Amino acid sequence: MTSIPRPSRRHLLVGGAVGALALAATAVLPSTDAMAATGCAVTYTTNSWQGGFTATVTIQNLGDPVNGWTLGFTFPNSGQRVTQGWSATFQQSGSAVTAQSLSYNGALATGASTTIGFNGSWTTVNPAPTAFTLNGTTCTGGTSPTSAPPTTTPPPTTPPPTTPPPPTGTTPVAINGQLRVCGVNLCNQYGRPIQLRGMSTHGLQWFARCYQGASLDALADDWQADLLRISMYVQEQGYETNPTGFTNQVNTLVDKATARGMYALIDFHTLTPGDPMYNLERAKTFFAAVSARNASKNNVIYEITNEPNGVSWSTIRAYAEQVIPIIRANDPDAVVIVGTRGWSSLGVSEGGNSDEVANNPVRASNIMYAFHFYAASHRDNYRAEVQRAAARIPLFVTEFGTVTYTGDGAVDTASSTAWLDLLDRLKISYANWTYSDASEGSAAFKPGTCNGGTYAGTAVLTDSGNFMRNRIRTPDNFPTS
Ligand code: IDC
Repeated sequence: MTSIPRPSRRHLLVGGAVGALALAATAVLPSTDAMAATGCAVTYTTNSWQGGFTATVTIQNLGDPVNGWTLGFTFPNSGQRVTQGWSATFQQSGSAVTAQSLSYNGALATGASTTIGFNGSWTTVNPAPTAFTLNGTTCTGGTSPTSAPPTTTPPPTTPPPTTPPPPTGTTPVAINGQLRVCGVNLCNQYGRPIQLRGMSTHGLQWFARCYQGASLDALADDWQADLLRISMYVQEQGYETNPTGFTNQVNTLVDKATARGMYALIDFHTLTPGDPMYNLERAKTFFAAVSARNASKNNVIYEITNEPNGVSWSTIRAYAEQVIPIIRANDPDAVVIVGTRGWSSLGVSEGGNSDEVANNPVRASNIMYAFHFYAASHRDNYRAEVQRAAARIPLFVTEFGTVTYTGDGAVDTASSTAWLDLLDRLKISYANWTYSDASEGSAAFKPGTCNGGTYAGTAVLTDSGNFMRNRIRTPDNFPTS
């Protein structure tokens, strides 16, 4: 799948204009102050690619303070749609769009600004809207002559996004920087869709010895991996037995991935019981801690529940909508991945399909949905569903095996190849289960490897390890402009 990058457009609407806010109809207005002064300036910036775009909209209030606002604009082309917004409630009717403030950003003092955004789609052309209104008044910038000068220095306006400078290093994180979801893709700091390819740890409670320095050097340098998934089981002698110890262990591995220029995917590895709500309080505690600790990093991705099973999508969604705000409060720009029904099969393994997610998406921005497969067990019907879903929702294969769903057995080379070719084509990121020496077919290393010091090269690898190393170490060719 190719995407045609477009130069980003920036439209700054400023000027001088005066408007009037309608006050409550029953109010008896004092004669000296008959009208609230209004005025606003809007910047509308897009990153656009073939068929999709991300818009960043900064609203500055140049009138009297407002408590609650509605931004209005009209798309110039009938093919333009808002698909997913953030920091406001978006509604579209025909080409007319409104964005209503949320509780935390509704109050705007004189001179204050706030930034909202959305992902959109377009068909033929994607011009920026040319006019905006705030609470019904056209935003052409400027302040009303009746408004008193602000008594305090207004907060600085959020600077419009600028194109980041060229990368200063060659690691995946140095090149791609802070990631964000763009339409159905994962985009790098240049706003271009990318695919991350990497490996998952096995359960940290059992295989910590496999994640000392040398093995992670091999992953970064010999395998040329982009991503380390840090799989922290919650049950089975995992997190619940020692929250502080496991939190520290995860943070240490985040640091090791960071030092090697890899992305770190923090996996809250729920499995049995399958209802994520069973671990809701643990999840809140854990994610509050790791998101605070790693907030300033640009390489951390959060996977809030591994494989929900035996539970409805609406329950998973309710769980996500309680955990995501905890992460956002500390680390607002991190990508968050939500597990899906039926062991993260988009519902397929429990007789459903991805419509339940596409029709009832998690109400949060910058999120993706997990899909897992085991190549010897999950074949054409799963691949067809991934292909169908990928056109509508952002997917991340946070775990898959080349073998059966038991984690054991022989590599299914034909099915694994078909899967990875599909993921490459769709630019869907993935992590393979497992970067460990477990005595099972899915492990990359031969048993006993983690007792020694050698991880690079092929002598220590299983069939699965060999297959995965060959797939992962091909050049990434990440776009940088
Ligand atoms: C498996 C491990 C195995 C372990 C078992 C139970 O490979 O050593 O005994 O978990 O903890 C998943 C899960 C993942 C499973 C894996 C293979 O996310 O925890 O690991 N699998 O069964 N989903 C589908 C397969």
